[in-house]
Amino acid sequence: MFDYQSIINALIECDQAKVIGLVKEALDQGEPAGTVLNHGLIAGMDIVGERMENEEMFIPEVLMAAQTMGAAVEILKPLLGEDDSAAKGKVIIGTVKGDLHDIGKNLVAMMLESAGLEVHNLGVDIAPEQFVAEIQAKDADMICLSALLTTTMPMMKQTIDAISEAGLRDRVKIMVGGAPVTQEFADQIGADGYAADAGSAAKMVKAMM
Ligand code: B1M
Repeated sequence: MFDYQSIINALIECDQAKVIGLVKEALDQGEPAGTVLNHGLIAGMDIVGERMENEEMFIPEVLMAAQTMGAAVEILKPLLGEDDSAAKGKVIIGTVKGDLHDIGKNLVAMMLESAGLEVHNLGVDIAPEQFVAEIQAKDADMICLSALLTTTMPMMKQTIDAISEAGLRDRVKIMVGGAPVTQEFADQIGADGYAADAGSAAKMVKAMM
């Protein structure tokens, strides 16, 4: 069993070269990419989050940790979500207005691409009207909304409402996700689906298509 604590420690120290070296070492030892992601990188970011909450780490350090994680995910990318049952369909994904978190959303986008879907990743801080315009422009089958802040969760409802007001609700399926989001919340705001992580998001989108 690989010592995942070493990746966690290096991520907290924002030591990119070390994290990348350790991720490669874990893969060389035969560890699955998904395990390296979950037990190393995501576990490390959870501790970064706790330290941020306790004011032991501050925004610039958290950003450096996020960049370090992004660089390490690039190595795992080709190995994650290898899937032979390609799905078809157009998906638009973005982080809702007011929210700048994108690591988890990008992981979801990556898994959807690996599942064979045409993915349009709009980025972060996406206003409801932008989602509406993109559904029309891309003739999308599905919208994926990500939020990491409790304060931006209501923006998911506002986005769904804007889609309904534009007369597009019957044309697209809507999936929501992100750390504070729950199935209960998804039901309350009238989303069609919720997924807790990138792996289950890809499975759910394929099932809904
Ligand atoms: Co932010 N931040 N942050 N932050 N940040 C959290 C979310 C927080 C929990 C930290 C904490 O206090 N413990 C807290 C939110 C508290 C709350 O709302 N209850 C918080 C806060 C408060 C803030 C600021 C307000 C801080 C401030 O300025 N005072 C500020 C807000 C800025 C804004 O958005 N307007 C802020 C800023 C930032 C940074 C910019 C510094 C940076 C983001 C960099 C970036 O994303 N490029 C950052 C980071 C890195 C975090 C933590 C530490 C890590 C987030 C992350 O990337 N996790 C985070 C604490 C934490 O989550 N442990 C925190 C790893 C990622 C793989 O997981 O994103 O959960 P996650 O994605 C998962 C699932 O959620 C799911 O799949 C992913 C992979 O399996 N998923 C979906 C995500 N989207 C999905 C969509 C789906 C389905 C599944 O379907 C559509």
